[in-house]
Amino acid sequence: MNRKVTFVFINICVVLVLIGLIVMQPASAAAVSHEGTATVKGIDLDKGIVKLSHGPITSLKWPAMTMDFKFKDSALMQGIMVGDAVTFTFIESNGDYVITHIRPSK
Ligand SMILES: [Cu+2]
Repeated sequence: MNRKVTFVFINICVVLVLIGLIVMQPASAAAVSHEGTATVKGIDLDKGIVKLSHGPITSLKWPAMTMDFKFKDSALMQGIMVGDAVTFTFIESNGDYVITHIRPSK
């Protein structure tokens, strides 16, 4: 490679690394997950939203409340029905609260 080609190549590499860092930032910020217990108040499989009446979430200093959570894969909600008592785990992702695990409480 001549010098000019090498220079351009290195610049492209630097730009790709910078883009990679920017893209990865939300993922690392969202890595903290929170756990709670709740009663299922509603499930919207089409919109990917579940309404939970949850107990206090100590890791976020949240009091008990009823609110919507998102889920990305409707397979998560298999076997979960309105009225169920559940234990669930969620992350904060771009201002949304997204469920990562949910299962009926024993
Ligand atoms: Cu809440």
